[in-house]
Amino acid sequence: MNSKTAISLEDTYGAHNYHPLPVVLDRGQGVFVWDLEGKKYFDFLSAYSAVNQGHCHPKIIEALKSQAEKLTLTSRAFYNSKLGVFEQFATSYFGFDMLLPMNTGAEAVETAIKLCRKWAYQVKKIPENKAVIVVCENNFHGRTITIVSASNDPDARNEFGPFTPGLLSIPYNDLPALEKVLERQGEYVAGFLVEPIQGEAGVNVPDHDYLSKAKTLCEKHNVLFIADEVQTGIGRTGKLLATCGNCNCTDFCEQTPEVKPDVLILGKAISGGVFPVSAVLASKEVMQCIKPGEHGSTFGGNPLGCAVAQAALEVIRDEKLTQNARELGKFLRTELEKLPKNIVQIIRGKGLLNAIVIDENLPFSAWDICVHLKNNGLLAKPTHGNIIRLAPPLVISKEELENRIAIIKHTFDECAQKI
Ligand code: IF1
Repeated sequence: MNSKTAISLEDTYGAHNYHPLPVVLDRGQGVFVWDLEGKKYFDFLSAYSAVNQGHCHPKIIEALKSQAEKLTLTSRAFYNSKLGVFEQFATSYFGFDMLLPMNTGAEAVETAIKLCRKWAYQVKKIPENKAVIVVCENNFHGRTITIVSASNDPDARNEFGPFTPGLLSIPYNDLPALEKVLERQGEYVAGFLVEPIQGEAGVNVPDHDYLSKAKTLCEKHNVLFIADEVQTGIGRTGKLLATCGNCNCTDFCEQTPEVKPDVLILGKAISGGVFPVSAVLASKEVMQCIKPGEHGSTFGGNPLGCAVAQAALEVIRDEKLTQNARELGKFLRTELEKLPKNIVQIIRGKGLLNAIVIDENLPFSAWDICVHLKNNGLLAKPTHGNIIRLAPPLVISKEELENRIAIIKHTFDECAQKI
């Protein structure tokens, strides 16, 4: 099998719902991946922040193997010996009372929306079917019908209607907009669903006090603050959680005031990209609004996923990956600032979730630069035409990062010569 054959098989037999970079990955270890021809690349996407612990981390793979040989799936019709242990571990790790396990990020977002609506009717006493959930423009929360109902991205939404009602969109990083909607119709608002940093929107970092002030507004109007940390969570932004409030994270949380969400949504790196695991965490008061039979999933809470996720979270803690992301993130941004100014408009990000915004009026696109980077042995993916996201696995060392920065600089210099 060679790359050409693999690509043509996907082209012929697979739905065309993606436009991948033309590289076929066959193997991965830590920060590296190899294509079918044996060429080695440095992964600067980390499966959209799912492999924060690096590819095929030995401790996570060991947990996967040993649990796979013992018990994989029971359904929730029965108890299993791993779920409770994992729930106790993860609630203490993140500082919440209770956890609801699911599989994908989108499922966890759906779960949070359902939980929030239940809470709205049972606790806040919003009249039946009147609950509103406030979301932010340019959000990305997943691909289900309800979630795309909350999106304003034409590609995500068009021709997928009719949409789910009860979602109201306001501009991101706009406290007056949030205040206005809460003042006007706060009695009907059940929750405010927000990404601490908007990933898909191009690593859009809000003002340093946006989240804490939004939380205060939510408290004033008895509205649940729901943080979608599917992408920003688990060390990625240099904190265990980008909202990092009372999360038992021993790291010093600089600048940004701590915010403790009422509902926390996690996915991706909670399992180190080894197995689909996602989770919703909340207080007892909120979580107990859902009762037996009202929500669930065949695979959610399976012992294999629980064993993998527990190992993945232990790796983050034991290898101090949060701290590494914070320190190397600062270094990376300082170095990226030195890229040619006639190509790069803005560098932004936090920890190891970063983006380079490319001038849109160049003879080449962010896609072309990414193909060039790929040829030079570094994998990154463009978003929104002119943004390149840079998010290496958090296990990256300073030396490896320095080497990769050299590749990035070299590639950009080559591109600059074409202008
Ligand atoms: C794809 C983006 C990243 C997410 C947040 C929920 C989900 C995601 C904040 C849903 C998923 C993905 C999915 C992936 C591309 C990727 C992405 F570009 F679309 F925005 F990471 F930046 N909340 N993000 O970012 O999680 O159901 O996929 O497990 O191919 O669609 P999921």
